[in-house]
Amino acid sequence: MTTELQNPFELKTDPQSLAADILSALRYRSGKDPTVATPYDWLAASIKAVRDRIIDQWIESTKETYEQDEKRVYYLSLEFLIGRLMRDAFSNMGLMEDMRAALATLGVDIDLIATLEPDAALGNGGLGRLAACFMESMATVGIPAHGYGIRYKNGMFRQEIHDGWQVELPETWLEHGNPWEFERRERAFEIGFGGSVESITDKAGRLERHVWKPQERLLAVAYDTPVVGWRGNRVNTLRLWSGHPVDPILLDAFNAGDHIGALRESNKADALSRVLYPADSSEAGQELRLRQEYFFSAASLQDILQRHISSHGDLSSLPDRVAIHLNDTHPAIAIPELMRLLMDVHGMDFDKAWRLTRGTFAYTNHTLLPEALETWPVQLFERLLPRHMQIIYAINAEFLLEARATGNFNDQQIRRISLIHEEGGRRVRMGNLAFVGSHSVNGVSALHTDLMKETVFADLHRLYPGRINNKTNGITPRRWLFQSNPGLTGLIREAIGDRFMDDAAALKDLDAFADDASFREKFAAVKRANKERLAALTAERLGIRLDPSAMFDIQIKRIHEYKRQLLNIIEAVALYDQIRSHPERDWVPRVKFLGGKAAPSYHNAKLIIKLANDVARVINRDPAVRGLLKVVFMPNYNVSLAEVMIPAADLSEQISTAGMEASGTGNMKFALNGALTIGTLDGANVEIKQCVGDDNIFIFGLAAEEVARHRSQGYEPRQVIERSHELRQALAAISSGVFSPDEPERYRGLIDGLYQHDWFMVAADFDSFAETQRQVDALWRNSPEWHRKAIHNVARVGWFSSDRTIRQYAEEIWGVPV
Ligand code: 26V
Repeated sequence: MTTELQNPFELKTDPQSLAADILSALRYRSGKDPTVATPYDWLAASIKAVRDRIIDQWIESTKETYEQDEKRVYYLSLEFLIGRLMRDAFSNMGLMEDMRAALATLGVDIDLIATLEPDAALGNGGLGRLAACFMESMATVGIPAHGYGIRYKNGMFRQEIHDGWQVELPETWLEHGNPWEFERRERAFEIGFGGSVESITDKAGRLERHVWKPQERLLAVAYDTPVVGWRGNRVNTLRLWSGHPVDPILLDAFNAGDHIGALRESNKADALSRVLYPADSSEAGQELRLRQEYFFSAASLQDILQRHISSHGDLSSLPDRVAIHLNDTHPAIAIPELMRLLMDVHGMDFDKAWRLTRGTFAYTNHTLLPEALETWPVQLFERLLPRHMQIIYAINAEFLLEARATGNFNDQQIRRISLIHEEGGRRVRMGNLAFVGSHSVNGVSALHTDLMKETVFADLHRLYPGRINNKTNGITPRRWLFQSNPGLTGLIREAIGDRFMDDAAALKDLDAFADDASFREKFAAVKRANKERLAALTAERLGIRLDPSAMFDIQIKRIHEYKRQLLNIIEAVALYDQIRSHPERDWVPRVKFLGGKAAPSYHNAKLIIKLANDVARVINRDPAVRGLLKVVFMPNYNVSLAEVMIPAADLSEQISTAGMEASGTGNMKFALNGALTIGTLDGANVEIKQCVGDDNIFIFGLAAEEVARHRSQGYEPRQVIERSHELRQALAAISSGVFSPDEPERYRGLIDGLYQHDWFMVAADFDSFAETQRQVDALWRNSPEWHRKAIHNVARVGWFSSDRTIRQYAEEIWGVPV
């Protein structure tokens, strides 16, 4: 009987039914009447009304995977920077307009309640946002996937600017509850730390197996969030773990009258999911961070194995039915953990366990910065995870033997590939562990992948040629075009129809419209409206009034020396100087926006924020500038702010020191929204240039191999600075306190660093950057030509859809049909 398969609850999606369900949710789930409902109540009720419809699809997707016995993908990531979910879910379910109408009949403005939804900031930057785009794309292209991470009570800190300085405040995104999540108390797993390892022997005294007896125990409890794919095709699960005390311990302690002891246990468990580490390089080596990594990896593996055993009975088929992806090395501890479970719990021998483990795991590397490559002190590892340390030694012995047997590795090379770094305090190298424990290791752009082969993983690449592969990053066009830029989306639909909405490559059809003057005018009008929206926000938040006809030049990303916000600011200072010295010239009005958070412990990054604010204050107030240049530092850059800023950009700043930005994904978002890029040949900029064409992008500065040559053959920044009048003047002004009269010495050290070593090649690239900026100005004066190029950008970056990236992962790494 076919009726059995149908959902007996089938919910209607017309505005009247939705309105009725919103009222019902308000009344029966929040206990509120419309007369007393707050905007937050309306938000929660709206989400719940749509959520019910998502649940039907969710159950459907899960059933199908189970019945058809599809291979499942598990994406392990310590970060998921998902942002707001309401617009995403409503729009992917195709319910945006019906919900707008339904709420309107109830006297509620959907755009108003949308801004109340907190931004789920469970990530630092690019790596976390990529994980969020991937989750949405996996649901869109129909891959049965689970994301696994931590449900941080405090995500990324909120940034305020006080007197120009960054101040960090805790972000309490769960304050009003989270209508998207489902707590799964029954899905709880025990996680251990510390203790000792016992060897069990048989009667003859032969070693049978090892048993880890942890000293501390706690529970990981699952919280599930549905992830809806485009057109509601499939709904996957993002499962985030929260730390809880193991109840019996707590009860024992309470019963014994040890209330303080019980509280301590509870706090310890709580601490594991309390905060996201707000740094994306350095600061490693902290015990709590390693605990977080093991906590979520171990919980996820128990969950995965339990599901696999319940459908297949036996673990021998693991690599055929399961793909586990490691988003950077943060979950790399899952490799020895799976080995431990297979050997110590399921009784396999080392060789079989190792074969299954390698067949199951794949690893993505997201950075080559030496300070961001994770290593952990062996001592800490031994204390926290004694059995894992033994297993790592065993893996190391095995694979170093393999390397020696090839005859291609001398002692020095063996030391380099070893999982244990031996000099100056022994440490476990998580990158090498992830590499040897995976069947695939990928980079995130073509250049980054080449550099991986030539630098950090050169020796391992020689031992396992073919293991390293490239998967250039992507972004989801649903969030980064359809939702954030409805004006442009509507215009594109008018021009080329809707095909691009299911296949971003079809944006190509827009190319033909670049030469159409009337289309260009409409395109310019959309950009103008987006700029007005950003100008209004700037006025509201900062009290700065902007002219929307000025060029909006935007650099938004984490503050890092290698991303070179400093280069951008110095160029602004030089331009300021030029405008003052040559008032007669025809200057192009520009607004330079900067935004981004600095790691709380990163001194120079915080100083750069202060400099941006100091420079902004002086320039914006100087009447001699006549409004031709404005500098704006936008506080608290996050996903929601990006959604407003990116559609309003004319110029996208992607100016990292070549060889240092693994990929970048902001670069793709800007191009998709019709901004022109000024950038170095770094990360995915190289491929963006190939797609949009050399004439439609501004490239400047040293290439990666030139940077490497400068560094190895000696580079004298002082000489470079002496030769550049503009640069020298700008540096002198900053260094002597022109922008910091209250503390003239504030930037002395920062600028001295440029004279002394200039590791990030700011001086080396300055002239080229400044010159290219004047070419940008020249193009801006020719508005039709500017817009022609901008349209080519939109038309030609469809390839950077994360759907394309995910299909490549599925086919080439996971072995999952798409
Ligand atoms: C490293 C560490 C080190 C210890 C403390 C906490 C922490 C947190 C995160 C990280 C990894 C940072 C790596 C990262 O975010 N890479 C970025 O990945 C993007 C997605 O692939 C890519 O577009 C950016 O270029 C790359 O910087």
